[in-house]
Amino acid sequence: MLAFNFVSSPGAGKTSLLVRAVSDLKQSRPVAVIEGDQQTSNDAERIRATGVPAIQINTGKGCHLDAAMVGEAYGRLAPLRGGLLFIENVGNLVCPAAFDLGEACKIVVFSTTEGEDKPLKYPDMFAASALMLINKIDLAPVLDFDLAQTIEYARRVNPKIEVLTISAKTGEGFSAFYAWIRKQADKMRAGVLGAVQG
Ligand SMILES: Nc1nc2c(ncn2[C@@H]2O[C@H](COP(=O)(O)OP(=O)(O)OP(=O)(O)O)[C@@H](O)[C@H]2O)c(=O)[nH]1
Ligand SMILES: [Mg+2]
Ligand SMILES: [Zn+2]
Repeated sequence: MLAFNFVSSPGAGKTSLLVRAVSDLKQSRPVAVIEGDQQTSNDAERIRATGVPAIQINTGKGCHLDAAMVGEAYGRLAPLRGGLLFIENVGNLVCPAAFDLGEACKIVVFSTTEGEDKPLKYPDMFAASALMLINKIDLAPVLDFDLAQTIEYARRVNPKIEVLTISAKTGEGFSAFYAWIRKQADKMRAGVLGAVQG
C-alpha cells in the first residue's frame, strides 16, 4: 500500500483535490482516505459521497495527526493491499511537519491565495514535503500570483521539492499529478520508497 500525507494551511483545497483524485483513481485500484480535523465529519462525508471509504479523526484541542491515531483509523478500513491511502492532515502549516504517520511522503498543498512568501515563513512544512501542489491555479490571473517566485522560495528551503500546478475546481494538472503518483508506486515496488504493510 502506498500512503501519502496531505498537509496545508486551512482551506488550501486538500479535500477538494482528494474528492477529484479518488473519483478518478478508484477506477484502477483500491483507494481509501483518513481525514483529520479538530471537529466535524464534513470532509469524510465529502469523500464518502464519491463511494470511496473514509474515516474521520477528530483531534479536539489537538492540531495535528499522529501515527497512533492513523493506526487506529487504518484498522477500521478494509485491507488496501496494492492500493492507495490518502491521509488529509489537520489544516495547519506548522506542527504536522514534525509527525511521521508512516507515509511514503508528505505532499504540501499550497494555494495561490496564500501569498508567495509562505515557504519562507513556514519552512519546515516545505522542507518535509516531497511534492508541492500549487492549487487554485484557476485563480492566478485575478490574484497577480507569481508562480516563479513561489517555486524559487520553496526550493530555497527544499532544493529537491517537486512542483505541480493544479486546480481542484477545473481539473487542470491532475493527469500530471496521477503520473507523479504512478512514479511513486514504481519507486515503492523497486524498494526505493517505504511500503506500509497492509
Ligand atoms: N477557485 C478554486 N477554489 C478552490 C479550489 N480548490 C478548493 N477550492 C475552494 O477552497 C475552499 C476550501 O477547500 P477545501 O477543499 O475544503 O480545503 P481544505 O484544505 O480541505 O480545508 P481544511 O480541511 O478546512 O483545512 C472551498 O471553498 C473550495 O471550493 C480550486 O482549485 N480553485
Ligand atoms: Mg479538508
Ligand atoms: Zn499540532
